[in-house]
Amino acid sequence: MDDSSDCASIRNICILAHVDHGKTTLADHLIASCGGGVLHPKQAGRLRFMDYLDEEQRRAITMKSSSIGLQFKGHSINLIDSPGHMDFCSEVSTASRLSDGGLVLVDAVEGVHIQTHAVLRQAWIEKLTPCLVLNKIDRLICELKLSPMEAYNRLQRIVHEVNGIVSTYKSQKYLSDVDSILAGPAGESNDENQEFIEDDEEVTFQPQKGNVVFVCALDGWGFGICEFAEFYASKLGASSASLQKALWGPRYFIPKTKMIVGKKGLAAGSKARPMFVQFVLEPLWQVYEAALETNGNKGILEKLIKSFNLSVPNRELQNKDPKLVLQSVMSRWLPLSDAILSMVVKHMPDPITAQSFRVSRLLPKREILDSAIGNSDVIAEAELVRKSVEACDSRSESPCVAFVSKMFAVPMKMLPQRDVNGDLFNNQTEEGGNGDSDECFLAFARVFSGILRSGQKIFVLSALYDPLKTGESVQKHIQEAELHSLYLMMGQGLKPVAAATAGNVVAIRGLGHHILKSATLSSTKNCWPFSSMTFQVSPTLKVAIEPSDPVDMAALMKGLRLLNRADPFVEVSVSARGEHVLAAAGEVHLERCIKDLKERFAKVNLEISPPLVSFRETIEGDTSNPLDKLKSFIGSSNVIERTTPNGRCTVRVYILKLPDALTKLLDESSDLLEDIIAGKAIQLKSSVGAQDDDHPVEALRKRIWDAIESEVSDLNAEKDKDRAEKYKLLWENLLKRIWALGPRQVGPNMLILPDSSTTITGSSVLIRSSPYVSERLGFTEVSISDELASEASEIRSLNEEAKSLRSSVLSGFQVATAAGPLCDEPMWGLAFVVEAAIFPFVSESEAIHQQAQAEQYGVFSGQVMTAVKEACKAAVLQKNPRIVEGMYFCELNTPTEYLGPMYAVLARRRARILKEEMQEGSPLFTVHAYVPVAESFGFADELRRWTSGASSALLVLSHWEALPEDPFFVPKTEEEKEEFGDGSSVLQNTARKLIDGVRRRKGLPVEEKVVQHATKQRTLARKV
Ligand SMILES: Nc1nc2c(ncn2[C@@H]2O[C@H](COP(=O)(O)OP(=O)(O)OP(=O)(O)O)[C@@H](O)[C@H]2O)c(=O)[nH]1
Ligand SMILES: [Mg+2]
Repeated sequence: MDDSSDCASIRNICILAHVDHGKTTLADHLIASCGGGVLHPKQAGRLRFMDYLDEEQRRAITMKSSSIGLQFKGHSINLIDSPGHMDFCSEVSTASRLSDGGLVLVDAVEGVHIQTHAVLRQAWIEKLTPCLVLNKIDRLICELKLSPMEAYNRLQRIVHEVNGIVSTYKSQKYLSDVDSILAGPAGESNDENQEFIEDDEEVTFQPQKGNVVFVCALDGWGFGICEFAEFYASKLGASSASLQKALWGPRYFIPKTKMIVGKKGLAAGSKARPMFVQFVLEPLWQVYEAALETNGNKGILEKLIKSFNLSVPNRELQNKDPKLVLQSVMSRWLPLSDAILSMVVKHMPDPITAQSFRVSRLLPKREILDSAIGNSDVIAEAELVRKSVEACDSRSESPCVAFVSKMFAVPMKMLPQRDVNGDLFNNQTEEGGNGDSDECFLAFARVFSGILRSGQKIFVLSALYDPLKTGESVQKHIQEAELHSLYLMMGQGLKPVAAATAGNVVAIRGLGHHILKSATLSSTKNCWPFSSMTFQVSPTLKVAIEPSDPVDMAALMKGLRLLNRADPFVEVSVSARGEHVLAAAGEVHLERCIKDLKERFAKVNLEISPPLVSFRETIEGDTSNPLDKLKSFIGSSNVIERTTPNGRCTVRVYILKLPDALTKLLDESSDLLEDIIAGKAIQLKSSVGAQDDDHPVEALRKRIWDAIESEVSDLNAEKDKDRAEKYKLLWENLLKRIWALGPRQVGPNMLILPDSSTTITGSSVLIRSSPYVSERLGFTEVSISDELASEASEIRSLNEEAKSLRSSVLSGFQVATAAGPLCDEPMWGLAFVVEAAIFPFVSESEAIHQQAQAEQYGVFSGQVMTAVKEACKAAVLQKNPRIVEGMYFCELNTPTEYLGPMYAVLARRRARILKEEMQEGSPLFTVHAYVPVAESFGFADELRRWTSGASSALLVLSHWEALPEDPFFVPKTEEEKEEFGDGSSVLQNTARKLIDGVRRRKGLPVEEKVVQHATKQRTLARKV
C-alpha cells in the first residue's frame, strides 16, 4: 500500500461484461504491463492470470471476482475482474460494491447481450462511473472481413445501443431486464447509413469525450480517439482538441482546404469518408492486411515502426507466424494498458470524489423517528460517521468504517507464511472454524473511512443493526472481532500489510466466525450498516443432498456450513421433510458448489437428487372475456360449502382468479408489502429506479389499480362498456375487503372478507374481521372499532366466540394457499371470499357436551381451521385447476448452419420462441425463447453437444406461467372421443406428468396404472 497516503492517486475499478467478451484477457495485459512483474508479457492473454481456480481454467470461464493491485504513472489502481456468466452474477454485485468505476466491455462482433444489460444496470445501481471498451476489433477485420466503413457503422451502432440502455435507467422508464430486451434493442434500425450524432452532454459514452476505447485484448492493443488526435495534430495542422471532436461522428476532412466539415459541407456526390474511418480505421486495416496476407506489403510495417520509433526486437519481426509479428508491432504501437489505464485515470473518480456521490447509495440518509429523539448523541455520531465516509477521510483519528462484500475461502497452505515484518505467522492456531484448518476464510473488503490496522478490534454490524435500539434483539446484529491480518490481493497471491487507509480494497483474515456473507465493519457502535447489495437473480435451482454413507452426515453438515460461508450466493436450508437443500443460481454454479463440497469442504461422497423444481397451483383463468368470470363469480354455482364435524360452523368459499398483471405485481412487491403489512414506517429507500418511492404505498395502490384496469382495457369498448364498469365496481368493492395475503402473509393470493350485505340465516353469526390489508394499503379507512352493538347476552357471547375464531380462518387460508390440492405446491393468483358462520348451541345440553365433542373432533378452533382449508382447496379443484410453472427467458446464439439442431433441442424442451434474428454482418443467429424451468436441466449441455459447441445459451428466470392443459383431461364430447378414444389409452398430458412427478417426490399418493398395456405383456410372455 505504497501510495495509499495519497488518496487522489487511487482508482478502484472493475471489469464488467457479458460472458466471453474478453474481461480476463484484458486483465492479463494490464497485469503484464503494470502488475509489478507477476505476469510475463509473453503470457498475457493466454494465461488468464485471474482465473486461478482449476475449474475456471478447465471451463475457460471466470467464476468469482478477484482483485489485483496495479501501478500506473504514479497511480495505484485496484482492478477487480468479474465473471460474465449469469450463474455468477452475484459476484458482479460484490465487485461493483467495492469499485468506483466500471470498465464495460462489449464484443464488437457479438454486440450488446443480455448480461451487458445486467452489468450496466448493476453499475447504475451502485453509482459507478462507467467507461466503454469495445473489444475484439480484430474480429471485424479478420473474421467478418468488414470494410473500415462497415466496421465504423457497426461500432457506432453498439455505442448508440449502450447509450440507449443507460439513458433508460436515467429516465427511470426502465422496468426489468427482460422486458427491455423483449422490446428489442434500443435504437434498432435497418438503415445502414443512419448517423447517430451523439454530442449531447447527456449521452454517457462518447468516443470524442474519451470514455470509449477500441481494443483487441487478444493481441494486446487498443486506442482512444485522443491517441490519434495527438498524432494527427501536427500532420493536419489542427489542434488536437479540435481533432478529438472531429474524429468521431459525421465529420469529414477536405484535403484541399484543410477544413473539417459536417455532412452538409460535402460537395454533392463526394466520396469522402468520416474522419474516424479515414484516419483511424483505414490505417489499422492496412497494417492488418500487410501483416496477415501472404502477399501483403511488408513495407507498411517497417514504415510504421520507423515513423513511430517503435523498438521491436528483430527476433520477433522474423517470426514465421505472421500473427505474432502483428502482435508485437501492434502492442508496441498502441499499447493496450496505456489506452485503458489512461482512460481510467482521467475519467474515473478517485475514492474521495466517488464516495461523495456514492454515499447516498451506500449509506442512505435514515429517517429518524420521533421516538429516537432522546438518543441525540448517537444520532450525532452516526451522522459524523456518515460525513467521514462521504469525505473518504483517511486520517487516523476519524472513525474506521469498512464494508465486506463477500467471504471467500483460500486453502491454508496458500496463505503467506510471514507477516509484514517478516516474522513467521502462527497459522495453525486460531480460526478456520471448528478445527477444520484446511480452509481459511478471508473477507473481501473496502475501507471507506479511517485506517484499518491488523490486530485492531472492530465492531461487525449486520444489515439489520440499528444503533438507536438497545437490548437483546439488537445485540445479535453486532459483534466485536479482532482483525488477524490484512492482505493486499494480487490475484491468487496475498501480500501482508500492516494497515489499509480509506479508499483501499483489502482482504481481511480473522472474521471467519463473525460474518456469513457480507457486513459493515466500524470502530464505533454508533454507525448505520451499509445498504444491502442487490442481486439480479435469486438462487432457484434446488437439489437435495445426502452423504452416500449415512455415517458422513456430520461431515456433510460441516461442509454445507463452510460452503454457505464461502459462496456469496448459495443458499443452504433444511426442507420440511428434513432434507438438506442447496439452492444455486444455475447449473454451472451448482456443479461448482458440489465439486467444492466434495473436494474441499465436506470431503465425502454425496448423493445429489434431481433438481427440485417448484410449481404453483391456480385455476383456469382464461375465458377470453374476464367479464364472464365475473358472472360466474357471483353465481351460486361457484360456492363450496364445508361444515365442521360438530356442525356448529359452516364455511362457504367463493373463488376468483386475480388478473395476471395483479398476481405478478403482488409477487414482485413482496418486500414492500411485507413492510406495509408489518406496519413499519416506510423508509425513504434509495432503491432501484423508482422515484415514486417517496410515496411507496400510494404508488403501489396505483399500480394495483392499473393492473386491474389493464385486464378490461382492451375489451371492445362500446359493446362491453357497461360490463367493464361493473367489473371495475366489483374490484373496487373487493379491494376494500382484503383481510390478508397468503401464503406466509405476503403471497399473491387474497383472503377477502364477506360482503357486508351478506345475509345470514337464523341466529348464526359470521366470523368477520377488519379488512387489515386494505386498510394498510389505504383502500379503505381504518375502522375505529369493530365492536358490535351489544345485544342479547347469548348473541354477544356468540360474537365473542366468532372473534376468537378469526385466527382459525386466517390460518386455514394460509395453510391452504401454502399447499394446493394438486401437488402441495403454493397457490398462485387466487382470491377467496370466505364466509364462515357459527351457530349457537341448539340446546343447553349441547353446550355441556362440548367438552366431550372436543375429545372426539379436536378443539373447535382447529375444526374451523380445517374446514376453511378444505373448502379453499375444494374450491380450487372444482374450478378447473391448472399447474403453473416457472419460465426462463433464454437467449441463444447460433451459427446459421446449426439452426436445425438448435431448434430440435428447443422443441424437445417445450420452448416457446419469441424472436429470431440474424445478427447483421455476422454469421450468428440470435434467438429469444421461453424455456420452462422444469425442462431446463442439462439444456446448455445438450445444446452444446448437438451443435458441436457452436451455440451458446443464457437463461434468466422470467415469470410464472400457467399450463393451459387440464391435468385431469378425459375425453368427453364425441369429437374428443373420436380423437383420443375412450380415455383408457390417452397418454398423460404434460401437466399431469409434472404433477405426478412432484407428488411422487413428496411421497403423496399417485393414481397410477401399474399395468399399462396388458396385452403387450402377454405377447412378451409368450415369446419367452
Ligand atoms: N479474436 C479475439 N478474441 C479475443 C479477444 N479478447 C478475448 N478473446 C477471446 O475470447 C475468449 C474469452 O476470453 P475471456 O477473457 O476468458 O473472457 P471473459 O470475459 O473473461 O469471460 P468470463 O470471465 O467467463 O465471463 C477467449 O478465447 C479469448 O482468447 C480479442 O480481442 N480478439
Ligand atoms: Mg473472465
